[in-house]
Amino acid sequence: MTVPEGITILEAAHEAGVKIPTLCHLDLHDFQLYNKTASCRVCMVELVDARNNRNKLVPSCVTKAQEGMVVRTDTIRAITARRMAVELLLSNHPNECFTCPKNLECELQSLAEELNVREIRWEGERMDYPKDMSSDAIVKDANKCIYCRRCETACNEVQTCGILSGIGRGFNAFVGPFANIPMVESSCTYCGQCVMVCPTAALTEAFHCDKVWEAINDPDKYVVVQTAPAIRVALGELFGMEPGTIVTGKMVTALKRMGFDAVFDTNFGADLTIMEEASELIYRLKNNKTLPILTNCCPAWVKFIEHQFPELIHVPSTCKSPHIMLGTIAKTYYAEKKGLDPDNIVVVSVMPCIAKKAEAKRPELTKDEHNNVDIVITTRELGAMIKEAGIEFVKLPDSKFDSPLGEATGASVIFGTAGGVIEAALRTASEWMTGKPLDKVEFEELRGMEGVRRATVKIGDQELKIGIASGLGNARHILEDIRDGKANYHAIEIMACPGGCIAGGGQPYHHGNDEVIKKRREAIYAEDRNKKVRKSHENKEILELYKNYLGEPFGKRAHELLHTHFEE
Ligand code: HC0
Ligand code: SF4
Repeated sequence: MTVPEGITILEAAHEAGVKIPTLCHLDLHDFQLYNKTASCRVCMVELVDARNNRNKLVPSCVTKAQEGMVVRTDTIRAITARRMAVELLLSNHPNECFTCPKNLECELQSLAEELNVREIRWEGERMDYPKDMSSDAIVKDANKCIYCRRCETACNEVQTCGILSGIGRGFNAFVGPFANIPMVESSCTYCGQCVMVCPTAALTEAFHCDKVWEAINDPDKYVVVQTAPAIRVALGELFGMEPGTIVTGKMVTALKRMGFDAVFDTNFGADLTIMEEASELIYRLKNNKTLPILTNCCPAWVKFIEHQFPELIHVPSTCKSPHIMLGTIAKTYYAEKKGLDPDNIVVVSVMPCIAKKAEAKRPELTKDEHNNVDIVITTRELGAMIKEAGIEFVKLPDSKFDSPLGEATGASVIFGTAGGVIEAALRTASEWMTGKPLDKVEFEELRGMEGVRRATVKIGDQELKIGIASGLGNARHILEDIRDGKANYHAIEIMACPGGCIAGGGQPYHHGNDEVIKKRREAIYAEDRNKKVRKSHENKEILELYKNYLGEPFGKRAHELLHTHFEE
């Protein structure tokens, strides 16, 4: 076959439709995530050297295809070498698949099955590190690290956080924070991108399913649950459905059957955020206050700015994030309406994100009676709980979110993908600024898969310069430009995960396939188009909330309940 110059044997084989197994290798073009450490030796192939009558085994992921090369991918020698690489990894891997959080999701386990490994012929020395459970968000189990270094690439090259690196030697080598300090003492943002690419369970989210079951089964507690925009386009994957299948109705039914007292939509919180954020943008524009305004609903990004750009901490919007806003409203407005004691309300958030677990525990968000959100679980944890409850998800009928914190517009749905928050804000801000309805609700210029997007949006006779970054490495470029006075944006959206929340660290594992993210993204935009009401300021339940309880958007009561400040 003829292939472009410079590509590897692995890529050439892929083009030819020949599968070579891989483990450490990752090639996620849309995330700019390329892990080419060639450390696992699982992709070995045999190079035919007829002249010397001596074939050679080479790792196909780093060996370039060359003119005249003859490659055999299915010889007994190549297959044996691959199997041996996996057996050696298994020889010092904890033998606890039954109870491992990655059981049936583990790439090492799948490879053992795929390569027909039936015994582990060697017993290696085991690592015996304690689990790092120091943070509310991430658990590190170094004993399960196979040193593929995917996490290190995600953290250092894509996110530019520089937390993870190789520690120790030989059998005791693993990847962790410098000097193996506890995760909580590092500058980890809890973005979870390392978790998303870890092939085993060396890095996972901290699990909180038991806390949720306890709350549901406590007769004194009124347990409300809310689901983030990105859950509805991904949850189905955990039940064998196609990526991008919209399962909003089934998800609500499942939550009701699990026993939650009320099922709310974080999208309601997103619409509420837009009411405040659009008001704040207009206020800053009119009063020539700090510009640009930065959306701050992504907690990993907030941690990033705190650690890496403390001099810019005055720039983000002061709005709480949507799920935190909804938690506050559940414990105030909703509690009053229903005659409930806020102390007995437990708010559970289902998020595609690991950092939201740490966000909910931030001191400024937990210090008073408006302890906003009590427990955060990921999409994966929700999937596990639905299975645990014996609910046959695929067969479920649809249900609707409960009222009054369940109505949501198309604007809030698009929060789930990069560029969506700023588009939602501009739908509202432009109608408020011009006093006229938009001709076109969609802002195509704000959409796209690039890591950094810049656009100028005309509102009346004003031109607003907008910046959008997803992935913290991309965010760094924008922040450096702002800090150095090289950019004059009016508003910026940053999401820590490349692609936005649809690709969050708590979502179903994509296993190195970025098509999955594209399909979730298309589903988000489809869900927006399906909505009759597509602008946050037209959400009737939100308008009622302001009329009966909050007063003016960005007013005194709204400030008390819906805004925050940043400090560690
Ligand atoms: Fe997101 Fe959110 S959109 S951060 O991306 O703003 O996690 O889905 O729930 O809170 O709404 C994540 C997703 C949310 C929040 C919302 C925001
Ligand atoms: Fe790095 Fe994000 Fe993982 Fe923390 S969560 S170690 S910042 S990739």
